[in-house]
Amino acid sequence: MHKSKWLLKSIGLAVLPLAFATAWAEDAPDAHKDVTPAELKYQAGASPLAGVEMHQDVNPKAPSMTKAEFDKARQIYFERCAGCHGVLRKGATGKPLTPDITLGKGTDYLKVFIEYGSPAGMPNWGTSGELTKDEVDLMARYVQQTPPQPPEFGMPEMKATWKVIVPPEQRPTKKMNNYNLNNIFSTTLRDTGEVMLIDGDTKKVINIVKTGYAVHISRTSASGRYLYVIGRDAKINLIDLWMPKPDNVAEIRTGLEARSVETSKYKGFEDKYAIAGSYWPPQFVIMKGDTLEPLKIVGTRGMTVDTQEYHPEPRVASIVASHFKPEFVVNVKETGKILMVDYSDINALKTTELQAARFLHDGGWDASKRYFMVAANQSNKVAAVDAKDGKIAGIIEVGKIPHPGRGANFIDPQNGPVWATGHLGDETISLIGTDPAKHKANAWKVVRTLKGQGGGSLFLKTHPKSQNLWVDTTLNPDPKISQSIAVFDIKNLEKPYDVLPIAEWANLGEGAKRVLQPEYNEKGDEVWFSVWSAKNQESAIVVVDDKTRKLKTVIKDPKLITPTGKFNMLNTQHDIY
Ligand code: DHE
Repeated sequence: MHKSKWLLKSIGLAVLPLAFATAWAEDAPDAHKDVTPAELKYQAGASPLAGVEMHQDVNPKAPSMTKAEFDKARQIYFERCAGCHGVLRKGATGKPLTPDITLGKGTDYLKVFIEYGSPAGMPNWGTSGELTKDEVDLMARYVQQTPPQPPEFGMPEMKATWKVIVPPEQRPTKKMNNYNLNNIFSTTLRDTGEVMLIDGDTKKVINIVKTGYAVHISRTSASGRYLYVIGRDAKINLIDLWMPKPDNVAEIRTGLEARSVETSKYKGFEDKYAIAGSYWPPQFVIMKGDTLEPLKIVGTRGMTVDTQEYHPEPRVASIVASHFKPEFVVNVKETGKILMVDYSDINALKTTELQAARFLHDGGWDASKRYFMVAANQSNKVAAVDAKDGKIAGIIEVGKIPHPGRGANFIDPQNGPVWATGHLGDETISLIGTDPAKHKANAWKVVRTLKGQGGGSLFLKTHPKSQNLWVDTTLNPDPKISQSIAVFDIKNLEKPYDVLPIAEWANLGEGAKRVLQPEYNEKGDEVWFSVWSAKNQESAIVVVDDKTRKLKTVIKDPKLITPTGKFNMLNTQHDIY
């Protein structure tokens, strides 16, 4: 008899609920991989796929479900579970939940697991009150059904959503406003699906532009004229910064769920192409840079780097444009492959496939912009890609769940040029040597480990003109830590860090007031921090003087709702961080 069924019979359901959860956690292939509360908070966002109609496949072995029950459970799954367990329930941060596993467990066992959670990180959806008893029962039956597959999204679907609002020939031929474009900050208003364009010189709002759902990142074109914004629903907005009031000139949806957008930066190809990667379907698309006309779609389904098994949904994570060649560096999360996509001839696309490590996520260039440093987060590794020679320069073991954003480049007084990442899973900051020419012995090694305030770090930042390294701890469970920032002195890394009470400086009322994503202004003498509260609470942006580390100003506005990422046009255009 299966271990779990035996347990159920012998001790009875209500006696030791945690024992069942633990039993399953131990049965699972990667049983000892604990998920931190910070990571759970990070992954558990709602997926736009919750609203997408999907086919219900009837498996006679699974408990029966009406169409209405199935649809309700599917919606709950995509709102709460898919971030960790994957669209097709193949598992990622969470365990796989495919019928070959779940049918063997049975409804009663699964109900306990969902009700009480597990020590390995599964939340206690029932006892926390997030799901009712009926919903727990519904979900226990749902995860035994054949996972429904969301629809594909190819050229006809993309073309149907593509709109050129102002055609290129009707756009300005020169800049028609007096804004200092280099110092505009495109600020994500996460929960309103908008970006707020803030004038970094005057701190005044230029425009609020409607974008996709739970908008994620903004990227500047090579010339600095265009801004590309992508929402979690894979909607891309193209904003022309030359207009009297910068606004949308084109939009498209490139899939059903996405996170990354980038634009061609190599000499001769400036502003020519845009590229977006999607989570669903697993693919990327190359578009015309000034209209977003979709030109070429490439699927990313395939084999994983290590065990070389087929993965049906390898999501596209970060994408960057090479400065050395007409290439995009496309990071495929679940397969762990880095695709160097040569866009010099779209009709004869050449791709070099590099083997990195699974769960590629975010990253940035080193100071020379030759090496792209990308976190393979669940693998606790950073891969260094040599964009000049088209190969992996090194794969470096770092702390637990690296999360650099774009990372931070500076000179370590003892070890030479380094690129740094913080971690979601521990308090360390890993400094990796990035100069194989002059500091060969240090290259692609962790040359120093700093200790920060705690785990739950998402972003860290410095600037070539600064001596400060700013490290956030946004998802740390202790509000004192999540609401403040640590700042290290780059010239003296042994010196203890200072803690600045950023949220306190914002002087807001009730709210989570999580502090995140340091971002420099054009001159590199101010650092901006988001103070992120819920949609119905006040948030703010706090601007700190980089030299004195003192509060400079607080930006507040009733429309500044859930600010998260902020992207300075110049620094994003030239990859300065
Ligand atoms: Fe992000 C970058 C994916 C949750 C704020 N985020 C990225 C990138 C990826 C990604 C792949 C790199 C894009 C690139 O460079 O091309 N993020 C994901 C997720 O899958 C995840 C874990 C869960 C989800 O449901 O989306 C997730 N991200 C978050 C948040 O909860 C954050 C903190 C708040 C928010 O706005 O939703 C968040 N992610 C950001 C920001 C960046 C980012 C601000 C860009 C940082 C930069 O400086 O470039």
